[in-house]
Amino acid sequence: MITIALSKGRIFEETTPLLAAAGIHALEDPDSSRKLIIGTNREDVRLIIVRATDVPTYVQYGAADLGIAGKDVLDEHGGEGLYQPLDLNIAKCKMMVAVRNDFDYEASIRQGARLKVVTKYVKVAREHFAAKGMHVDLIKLYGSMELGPLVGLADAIVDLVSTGGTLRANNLKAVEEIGEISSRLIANQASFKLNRAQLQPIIESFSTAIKSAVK
Ligand code: PRT
Ligand code: MG
Repeated sequence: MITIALSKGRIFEETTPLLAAAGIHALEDPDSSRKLIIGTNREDVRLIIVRATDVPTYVQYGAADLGIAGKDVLDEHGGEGLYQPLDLNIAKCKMMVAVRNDFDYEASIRQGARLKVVTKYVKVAREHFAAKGMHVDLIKLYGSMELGPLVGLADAIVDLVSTGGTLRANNLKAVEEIGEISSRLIANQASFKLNRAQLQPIIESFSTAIKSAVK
């Protein structure tokens, strides 16, 4: 049995066409079903539905053979025990630093101010500011980072931006790009070696589907 770990929402939606290209069709929609294990048309393939941040953990420990996770999640996890054979080019966005519209980020850097930064990406943020030689106080949040600068919890946020609509709606502006984000196929290293005959055709179908999607 091949187990593929996925999260609901945008990752599941954008993965569905890739699974279809590999001849894999979920028997239920995880957004409406309460089941955590979802069968497919193939008796040897099942999907497990977990939180986006938990996907690398299930794959690392071999509870899933394959998984799909954002580069943001993988960078924060560290990637131990994982192969990352493919960039799926889906769920794309950017990791950005953002501040209030009325905050002069460049001036505060020039003055050597010690900024307070809220984020759920503490590791990524720490490495980014350290590389710039900036001293910051990082405060870990689990969501709604955009609120931090509005209520005096922080000067800046490190978060994902896709359309920019959330920043605009909250009078924030992006001031620095940390990196481009897309979702990656990940594989358990031991399973990848052991079950190569079953996994390789799935990986190849994904790869072909991605190439034909890129215009
Ligand atoms: O939502 P939940 O707390 O259950 O978990 P999650 O947020 O980890 O999962 P999900 O499904 O929201 O995100 C899964 C993956 O999608 C992330 O790990 C990213 O790799 C990718 N992705 C792509 C995004 C976005 N785009 C995105 N825009 N994840 C989150 N956002 C959020 C962002 O954090 C911000 O709050 O959307 C808001 C900004 O969007 P715009 O369009 O207003 O700029
Ligand atoms: Mg979310």
